[in-house]
Amino acid sequence: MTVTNENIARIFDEVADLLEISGESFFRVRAYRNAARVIRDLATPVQSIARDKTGKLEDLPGIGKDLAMKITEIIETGDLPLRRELESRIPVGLLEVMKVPGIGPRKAHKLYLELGVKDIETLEEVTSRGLVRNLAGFGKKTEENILQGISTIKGFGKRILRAEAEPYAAQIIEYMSSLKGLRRIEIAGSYRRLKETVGDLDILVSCENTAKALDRFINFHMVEKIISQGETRASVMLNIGLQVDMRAVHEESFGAALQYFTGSQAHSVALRRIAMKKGLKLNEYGVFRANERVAGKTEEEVYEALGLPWIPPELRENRGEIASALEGKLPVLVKLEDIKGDLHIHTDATDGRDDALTIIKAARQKGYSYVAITNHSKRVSMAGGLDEKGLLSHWEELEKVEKAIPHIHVLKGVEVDILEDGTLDISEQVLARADYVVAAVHYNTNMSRAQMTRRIIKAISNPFVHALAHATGRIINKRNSYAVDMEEIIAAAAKYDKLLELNAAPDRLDIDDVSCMEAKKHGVKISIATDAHHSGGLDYMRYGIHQARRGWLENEDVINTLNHEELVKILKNKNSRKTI
Ligand code: DGT
Ligand code: CA
Ligand code: CA
Repeated sequence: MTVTNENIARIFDEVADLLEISGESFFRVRAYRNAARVIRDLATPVQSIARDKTGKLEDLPGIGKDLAMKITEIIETGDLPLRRELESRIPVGLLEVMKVPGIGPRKAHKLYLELGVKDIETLEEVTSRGLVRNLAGFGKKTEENILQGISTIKGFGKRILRAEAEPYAAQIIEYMSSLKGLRRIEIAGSYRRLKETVGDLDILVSCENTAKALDRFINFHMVEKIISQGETRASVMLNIGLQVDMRAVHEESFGAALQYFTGSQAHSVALRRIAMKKGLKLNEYGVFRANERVAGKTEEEVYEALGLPWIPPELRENRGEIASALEGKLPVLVKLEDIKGDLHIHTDATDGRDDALTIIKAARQKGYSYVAITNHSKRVSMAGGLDEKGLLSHWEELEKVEKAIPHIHVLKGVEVDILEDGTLDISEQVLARADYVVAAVHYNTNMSRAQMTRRIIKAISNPFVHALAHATGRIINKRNSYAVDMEEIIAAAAKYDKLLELNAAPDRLDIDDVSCMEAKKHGVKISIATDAHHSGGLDYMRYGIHQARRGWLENEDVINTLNHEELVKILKNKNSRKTI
């Protein structure tokens, strides 16, 4: 287990906060705060001091016998019993309350004792009811500040979909690009790693005149508030509640800074360890041997100096990418251009907005050579799901449409509903006549984990099913996953030779990156599909590709990179166990 100095410092800071809220002596609180600061500023990892006995923890300034023991405890267990004990006595929500400007531990303590404030929600409630202004030491001005602070924190706290941030990111880049003397500009952070959600945007610039670049940035028309502004960086809040950080760096450090601020932190920590082993130092300014910069201008040369090929940002999560890079075995990730068709599409035969002709033409426009039309089945009545008879005549209709559009194959499909007991809501006689059956749970999702897992596995084992969609049922920022054991689902998909769908809609991306990796390990193939309900929905494919790349998927892992002939052969094989 790696325990960083920052990890230890944060625990000590939290302990200090909690002690202070609980009214502990000033000296005890200060001891923890000092220790946090000392450890945070230390160049060597405390963990190596403890492990290699290269020095004694107690020799560090401000660290006595008691704190040294606590540090050892954190290094060994990752946590501190004292912190857990404090957390059980004091509402942790008060730590959040202390993020409101002007509320320190003492005020938090008072709000807790006198008004029962235990988190942001209760703080907002008592403040809006006008109770805070009457507390000694608070007043009307504080009340206003608190309300303002709360609304900012709420904006800060939320992660937004990467897809939602995309147009604003593009606007800022375009806006900055017209600046004279601008040499380079790049978005780093989780955005560059193609994460499904971003906490904020991190932008790097290199410009002849740094002050001018930052000045232009803070004047972007969507800036609602300047959070901080310095000589080389600025942070702003956009009026859509998205924070954007800009850092200006020298050209000779741009690659190193891009690497550092792309992260992930875990990836960068692992890189630094490699650098150290080589007698090098890696930081946001470059790779250094003694005091000489040996790399830094480009990311490629930074990785090269460490003996590594350049690693795609979407793999930089410390999930084995560095080992693979060292062995020269980085995956050749799937690309949007490799996709030959979309295997989950709805039309106005159920809850889609476009008719089959329109959306299939749109798919053809994208250059696809096949689509599967997968409308809902009868149980999903709110979407106008089709019964057996309805499906058969719908498929007849699709055959006509297929003939009307050249150069595209139309698979007659269905998104069949998985009933509570794991059986399907369409008879096997009819399913047997489909080209493509994707099964999904829609109702009664409030089951135990074991029940839901059994339900889904039963459906996966059905010989008429090709693929499982909505494996977890999540909608990002709106609806949690069902309680379901993904490991077992993936193992079952491997056992029964079924596909798992990666839903490309940016608020679903279900299955996620980690499950994609897991599926790949088990040899389970993935269908990246948009679940489009109108022609525009076909454009979601690229978000599915993002997630697939984060999940290490290569062409051979993705079923819809196959051409039509190969695909149909595999789908038929999958149904070879059928008896009808
Ligand atoms: P986000 O914004 O929550 O979606 O995630 P990130 O990864 O964009 O994180 P953010 O914005 O806090 O920081 C951007 C990058 O800067 C992060 O991926 C790695 C780097 N970074 C930030 N803080 C630290 C740190 O304390 N140590 C190291 N090694 N890197 C850091
Ligand atoms: Ca970020
Ligand atoms: Ca940031």
